[in-house]
Amino acid sequence: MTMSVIDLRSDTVTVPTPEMREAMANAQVGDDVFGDDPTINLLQEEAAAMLGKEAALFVASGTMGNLSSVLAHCARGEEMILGKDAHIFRYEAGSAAMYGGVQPNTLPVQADGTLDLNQIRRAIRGNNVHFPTTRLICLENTQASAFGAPLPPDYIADVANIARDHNLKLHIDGARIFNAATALGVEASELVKDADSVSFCLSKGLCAPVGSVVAGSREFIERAHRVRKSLGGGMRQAGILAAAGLISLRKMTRRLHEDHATARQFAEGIAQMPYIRTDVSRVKTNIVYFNLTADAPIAVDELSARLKADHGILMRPYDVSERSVRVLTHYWIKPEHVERTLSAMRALLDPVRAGRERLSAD
Ligand code: TLP
Repeated sequence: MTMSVIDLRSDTVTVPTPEMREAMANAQVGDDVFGDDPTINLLQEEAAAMLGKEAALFVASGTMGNLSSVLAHCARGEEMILGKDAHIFRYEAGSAAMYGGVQPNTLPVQADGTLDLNQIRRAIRGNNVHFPTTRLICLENTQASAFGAPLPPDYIADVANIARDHNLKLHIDGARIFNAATALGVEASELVKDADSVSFCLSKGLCAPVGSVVAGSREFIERAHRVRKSLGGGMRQAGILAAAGLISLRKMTRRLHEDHATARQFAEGIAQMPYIRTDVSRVKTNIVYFNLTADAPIAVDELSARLKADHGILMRPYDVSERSVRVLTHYWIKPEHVERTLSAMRALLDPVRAGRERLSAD
């Protein structure tokens, strides 16, 4: 990414760093379907160790990681309990239903990103011939729809206890699990120790061009591996990708506090502007949502179109509500990019103050 464009649409837009490109060019590779790619094997070992799991599997995307996990846990006609705003439910093309015949049973996601424990208990089906069999609970950490809220270890332990009591499995869509760990000041392994499986993304804030990792017990990973193959996810010399992923794991997981600081900087800046509604206190990781008030001089679509056309700033109107915009910070967004974004927004929403500031700068 050349930073003449300030791309705040997602942390998925991160391009690999020069160090990653060099590692990719020099990667040792082999046929991973034969288990022969040393770089993939190393990535899987390091990822499993970081997450405190027995084994891990490199997959093409977060969606494939979640789908492989759900299909490894559930049989056709079985049910998974998950948030109504969970990525698995909203944004994965109905894949669990499409490929696994798995029925979602959705619960509201609370402002702090959690599902209510009593609602989870009530959603678990009893033993009755009319009912589907509940098999799985899925959590999302961070919960993207709730300002990227990090779910703390105590809460995860509570959900895991419910799962254990009812003989259910627990999967964590940890696309941004290292953001959660950073925000909470704990190791990622602490956040997944009670889960049967976890999927996390290398290609979001961790900057790798492609790939996610699923981790769990050796036995679970063997099943997920077979599912991955059935989905066409057996990739051959993909060590070229895993080479970037190793840098993600070793280095990029350690700098995410910087992205959380730029997200907060952005939220604090827009909170001062007229016509904007946001909640700075909810910004704990790298995701910010804001709304424009009904009397704003400009609509959300127009705001994002003007920012793009006049300033090369990209952000995404979001489907949570009509007047809502989602902004994510990441490796390529530095404090000065946030400053530029704030002054561009001020010029559109608060031209009088923006003019005053320009004059005093001259
Ligand atoms: N999220 C993308 C979009 O699909 C919305 C984004 O820009 O945030 N779990 C979570 C919590 C995610 O946010 C995403 C991607 C995924 C899974 C899926 O990852 P990919 O895109 O690699 O399939």
